[in-house]
Amino acid sequence: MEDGQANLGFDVAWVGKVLLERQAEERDPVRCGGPVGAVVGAGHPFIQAVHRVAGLDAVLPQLLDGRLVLDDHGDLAQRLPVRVRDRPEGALDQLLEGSYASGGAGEAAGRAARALGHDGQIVATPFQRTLPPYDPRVKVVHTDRHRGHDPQVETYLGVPVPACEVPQRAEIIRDALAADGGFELVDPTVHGTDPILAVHDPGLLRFLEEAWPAVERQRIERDFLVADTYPTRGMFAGMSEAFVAARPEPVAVGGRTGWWGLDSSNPIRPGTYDAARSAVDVALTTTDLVLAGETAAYGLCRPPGHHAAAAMAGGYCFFNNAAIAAEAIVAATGERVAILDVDVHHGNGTQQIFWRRDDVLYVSLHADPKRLYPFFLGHADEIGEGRGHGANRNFPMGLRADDATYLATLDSALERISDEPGSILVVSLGFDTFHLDPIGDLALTTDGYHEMGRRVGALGRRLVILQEGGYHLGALGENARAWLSGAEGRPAAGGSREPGGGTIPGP
Ligand code: SP5
Ligand code: ZN
Repeated sequence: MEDGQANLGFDVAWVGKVLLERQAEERDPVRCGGPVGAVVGAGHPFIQAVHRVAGLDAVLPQLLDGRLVLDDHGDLAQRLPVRVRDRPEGALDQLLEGSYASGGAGEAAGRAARALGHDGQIVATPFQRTLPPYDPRVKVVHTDRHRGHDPQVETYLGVPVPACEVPQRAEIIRDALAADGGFELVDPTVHGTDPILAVHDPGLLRFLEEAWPAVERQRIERDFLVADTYPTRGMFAGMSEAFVAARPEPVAVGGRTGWWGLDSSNPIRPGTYDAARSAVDVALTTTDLVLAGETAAYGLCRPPGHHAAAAMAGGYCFFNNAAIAAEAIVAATGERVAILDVDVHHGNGTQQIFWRRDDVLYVSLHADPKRLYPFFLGHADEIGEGRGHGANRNFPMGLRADDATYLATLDSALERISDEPGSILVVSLGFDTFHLDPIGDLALTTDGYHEMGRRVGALGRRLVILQEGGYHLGALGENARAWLSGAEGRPAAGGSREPGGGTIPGP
């Protein structure tokens, strides 16, 4: 936050930090977004952030009047960037305590304002200094580096078929969001391998880096690399876990591909490693934006990530972008993080990575694995083990589940998430739940995606939204636009918004 944005002497970023600390100490739920908002005035980014949340438009006139009505939405304060600034201790405390005590938030704000030397009249207080223009556009992190992963075909039950997970997917989504006008495309920054190694086995990283050079060295005349032999569990039946763990990685690249892979529908191409690294950079840049105070940001990750486990690629995934992002958020904030996975496939990789951890909650809605990939995990009784017991929730869905059925289940998933402390939600966003998707078997519509986004946004957590699957190219762009505009609280159709053209009056 820039200097001068807190015209009554304190920085709302600090208020946000206090709120988070109080919540961590499990004190009373804090409901004081209102007084803070009124004191800082309508031009403040805090108020503008409030405005962006679904359903709060009605609040604005009352804020402008100096009447305070955000008491029920104190959690919005969590969306503030958490950075420590100058603290006029007494005044802020008065403000916070006052709002607890009286429930009369306006009164509390009045006392706080007077303590700060304001005349006590709670009115919208435009800033004296010039603020940077407020840009309401949600940032979309994107790079062309994904194009290096360019499979033409994949094998399906041993037979070559046209590949599903193709570069066009990301291009279609990028073009739709660019055409909308309500999004700002930004490049990822390079993050290196440390955040990858925080969740993945170094052997997986090494294999993916070495795989294509090994194909060339071993003169395997193929357009893509795919395994035919896997270390499946029956092979090791009766042997101790320690003994199995001590089996050495093969040397031949075909053997290594099976060793580090789940399935034979996951072709590796010459540019796959660099593309997978770029998807991680996209996820981490999206995370950085939200940690720096964005209410929500969207990472157009490609290839996707949620099938990749600590020591395994598979299901069009190589590194687990969402797990890497969640781990980075835990490291940066010390908060708990929830992951909501709405891809049609169960995110077995994300589940595996956090299986024994209670600091990352994994909640997934997906087609029942009895019918659909990844087949062997994703059942409702998988709830985590050890410390992670209860921090994993699966909601397998019936065949051809429609918008209404899906959204009802989503509400249960969101309820579980809101029971968990934490201010940031990672969304593994797939559009292969679409009724026309070539490999999914649920039946969602574009309107359903708008409503899904709206409900997820209405949780009031900051959102790190990362792209996973979705293979119906004709609707991919519209579906992404619908979901993201729903999450922003924008109307379903034709809700294009010019930069700076929001209904919030400027400072
Ligand atoms: C991220 C994600 O959505 N991964 C899905 C992986 C699904 N793998 C199994 C695909 C089998 C379907 N094969 C038919 C392909 C025709 N293009
Ligand atoms: Zn999927």
